[in-house]
Formats: sequence, structure tokens, C-alpha cells
Amino acid sequence: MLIRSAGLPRESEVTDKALWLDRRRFLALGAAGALALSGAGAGAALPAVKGPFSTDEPPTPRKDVTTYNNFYELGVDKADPAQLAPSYFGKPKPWSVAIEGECARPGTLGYEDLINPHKLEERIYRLRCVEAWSMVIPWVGVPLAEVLKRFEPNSRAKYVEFTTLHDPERLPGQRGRVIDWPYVEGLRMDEAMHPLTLLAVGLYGEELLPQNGAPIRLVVPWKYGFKSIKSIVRIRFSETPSRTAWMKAAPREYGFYANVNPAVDHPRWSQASERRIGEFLRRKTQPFNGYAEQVASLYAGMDLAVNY
Ligand SMILES: Nc1nc2c(c(=O)[nH]1)N[C@H]1C(S)=C(S)[C@@H](COP(=O)(O)O)O[C@H]1N2
Ligand SMILES: [Mo]
Repeated sequence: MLIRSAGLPRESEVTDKALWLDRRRFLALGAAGALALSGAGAGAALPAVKGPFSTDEPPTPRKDVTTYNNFYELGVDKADPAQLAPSYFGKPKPWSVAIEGECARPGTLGYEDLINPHKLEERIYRLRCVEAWSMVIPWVGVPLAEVLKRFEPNSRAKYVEFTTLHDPERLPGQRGRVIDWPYVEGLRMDEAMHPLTLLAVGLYGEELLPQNGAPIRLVVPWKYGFKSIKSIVRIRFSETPSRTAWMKAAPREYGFYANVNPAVDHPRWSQASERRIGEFLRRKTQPFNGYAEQVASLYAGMDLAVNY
């Protein structure tokens, strides 16, 4: 209603991107504008400042980002998560994340703690799935490093493990056994602390929808999409790397690092190119998904064909 009276076209009359640009303009007007627009999409608006490292490639339409998903807890087809989420996942909040393991101040990270003292940033990152499709997504989040530092990881904290909610009532895919639930992912400490690594709470200026990993998910843009674990309930500092969900499911196909690497094929298909969702021609996949300048030094001296 407010959108119409404000003289903006209805959502159905414009492309997602145009509407999003209007939203951004309105967000710039401050809280009142943000409030007026919160009814326009599915989630509440999240005002964010522009963060570093954004690509200037055009974002994938919001419709694709929110309806073409991998979230096996909500089905294995790309359309399943958006379709099943409303009847199963329920309200993403309240939500909290347990922070455990090798740190001086283990504790709880509430959703509100996460967005409160921090300025939320918008970062437009490429996401590249191991299945050789890709998207460009305007995330809203906070650098993971800023969050982790609050819990004071100690000198034994060499790795960080992340775990998704385990609740077969809300995540009916967990009644099946495609994966040894709950979904677990891991990063080396320097990867977790890297300024590109984002703890995301929103996209396209709004709170995350369940299909995208509401209310808190990881975004590691130089790695294959499966490292960007959704709906996180636990973060644990550890001395050793975790066996991740995909390493357990298919050890020959998925390793711990999973850096985007056009030179190392998946055993069953090439990783040399990718299909950007919404585009017709394939494009060449870039080393580290185009973030080599920022992250290649983390792997100096490592053979990435062995450490895939
Ligand atoms: N818990 C959980 N996290 C997950 C997945 C999943 O099945 N379960 N799929 C991963 C894969 S394979 C990809 S490509 C990305 C997709 O994120 P998107 O649907 O928000 O684009 O989420 C990742 N995070
Ligand atoms: Mo993926």
C-alpha cells in the first residue's frame, strides 16, 4: 500500500532489479523509508552501508536468488527449498548460535547481538556452485572475523567448525539420509578471519529467507557454494579440521578446502566454465572465483590439486 501511495510501481510491474534499486534509494532515506518498504518483500528491511570487495557485475535477479537454491534439508531439487520453507521452516527468529571450543569466552551469539553493535554491510559477491552454475548476490552481513574475535579464540584455535540446525520437523530433508545430518562445514582460522568472509543475515536489502539460510549463514566467496553453510546454530573453534558433511558423503569428490579452481575438475565434470543463472552463454570460471588477488596468498606453497 505504502509503495503505491509513494508513487512507485507495483512489484509485478517492474523487474526485480529495478525494484531493488528503488529500495536502495529508499533505504538511503533512513528508517522511515526502510519501514515503508518492509512490506514490499518477504523479509524486514536491513539498512546497510556499502562494504568493500563488491563486484560491479549485475546482480542475479532476486527471484532467481530466492527460488533456485541448494538447501538439502529442504529438498534436493532447486525449487524445493522456496516451496517447502513456508510450511516447514517457520519463523527464523528467535535464533541463537552457540560459540564453543578453543576460546577464552565461549557463549551465545543471539541474532540481535549480531546485527546490533555492528554496522551491517552490503557486499555484492559472486557465488559459484560446485555444479558449475553461478550467481551474483548482494549480501547483507558482518565480517565473520569481527564476530569471532569477541569470543577470544586461543592459540589452539586452528580451525573453525560450523553446524546447521538439526530439526527434522522444520527441516524435513533430515528425515532422509543423503547426508549425515546435521550439515557441517569448516574453515582454517586464517580463512575464517579473512576480511572477505561474511556472516550474512540478509540479501537484496532484506532479512534472509529460509531457503537462503535464514537467519544466519556463512558466505565464503572464493570457495564452492557448499562451504557457505546455512542456518547456523553452532560455531566451534578447534585444533583439528572437521570432517565436513560433503567430505563424509563423497570423500573422493569433495575436500576440505574446496577453493574454486578451473584447473581441477570434479571427478564427474569439468570446472573450467560455469553458467551464470539468467545468462545463455557459459563463462570461464576464474581461479578463486575471481578473488585470487585477495586470497591466493593464503595457499602459498600448497598444491591445490592435492588440497582440493
Ligand atoms: N545447511 C546447508 N547449507 C548449504 C547447503 C545445504 O544443502 N545445506 N547447500 C550449499 C550449496 S551446495 C550451495 S551452492 C549454497 C547455495 O546457496 P543459495 O541457495 O543461497 O544460493 O548453499 C550451501 N549451503
Ligand atoms: Mo553448491
